[in-house]
Amino acid sequence: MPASSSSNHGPHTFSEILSQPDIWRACFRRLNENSAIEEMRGKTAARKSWLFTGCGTSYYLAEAAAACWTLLTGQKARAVPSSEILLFPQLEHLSDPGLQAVVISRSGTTSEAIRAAEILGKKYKTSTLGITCSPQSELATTCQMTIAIPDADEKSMVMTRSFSSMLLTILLLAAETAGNKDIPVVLEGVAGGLASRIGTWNGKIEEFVAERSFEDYIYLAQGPFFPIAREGALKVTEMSHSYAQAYHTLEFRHGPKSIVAPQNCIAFLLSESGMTAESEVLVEMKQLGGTIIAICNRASETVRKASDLVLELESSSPEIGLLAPFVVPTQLLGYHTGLKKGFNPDEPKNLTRVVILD
Ligand code: F1P
Repeated sequence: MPASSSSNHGPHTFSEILSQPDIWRACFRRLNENSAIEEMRGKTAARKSWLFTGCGTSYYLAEAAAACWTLLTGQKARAVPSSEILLFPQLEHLSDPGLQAVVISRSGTTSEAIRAAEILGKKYKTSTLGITCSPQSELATTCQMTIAIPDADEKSMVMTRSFSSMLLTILLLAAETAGNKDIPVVLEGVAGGLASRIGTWNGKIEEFVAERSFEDYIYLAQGPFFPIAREGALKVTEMSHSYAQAYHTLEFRHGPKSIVAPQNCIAFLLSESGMTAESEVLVEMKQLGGTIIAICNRASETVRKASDLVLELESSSPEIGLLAPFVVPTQLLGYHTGLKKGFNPDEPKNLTRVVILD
């Protein structure tokens, strides 16, 4: 991997983004060696509906996990920010029999996540599963069960490989629950596909950022890709102190498109299921004068002509395997934008690695 000219700033964040294919493989190996997925499948086999929760990046991870869970298992699954379990538990049907709660936290110490796990387990007698990069954390001692993937932890404040690796871990558990034996092989292939493209993607994004300056960043996606769009918006905000927002792609027509202009970057995370409808929005926004990034598996000629930057994975994976690699370009966009604006992505402005409440 050629060291980018930017790798001497924010070194942790940059290397952690680029390490994702290898870290995914390391996590797969460790989970396979300790049979963590098979064991967890056995412990949760009786659960009939799933509630995923976390904060910040881990909340968007929870949203993506809930979508993947339903797609793979057919079971009901939903995601809420941990704060909602603290403040509005009556909205979340926490007494549902057969409910399995999954509390996601890289650090395992975020106060809202810990308190949510305590409320779920003690007050609502719900089964709690912790997903974390910190095996010795308070989350691990608070939840009844835990899957830890320490290989994916970061030195950087910003969550990048921890997000994608914990998502892939939950995908493996969903596949095991569904009796789907193909997904583990698919995800190994996705890691290989990303490894062969991540250097090219990094160069294209670095050049794209160097040639332009934006006032606002819009991320558009549908279905299980929408939480990835939300995470992408958070990355560019955290790493470059930029305004950013995410919408469902077709929702963007219903008012928000009024902000389309050359100085606003619009990143489309294109699904395969909704490609035709989503591509029509992309073409319309180009016609309105927007600057367009297309993140997709394979770009049609229409998408290629209407986009200012096209990033293709060209994978044979089913659509659900594309979520984790699709977050990588959004991480690189945030990183290079942060460098260009003079920030250090390893230590974002105003932020701390963990939010601990009194
Ligand atoms: C959750 C989180 C991160 C955010 C920042 C503050 O951390 O909100 O998503 O980027 O680091 O903490 P965690 O509960 O996953 O450790």
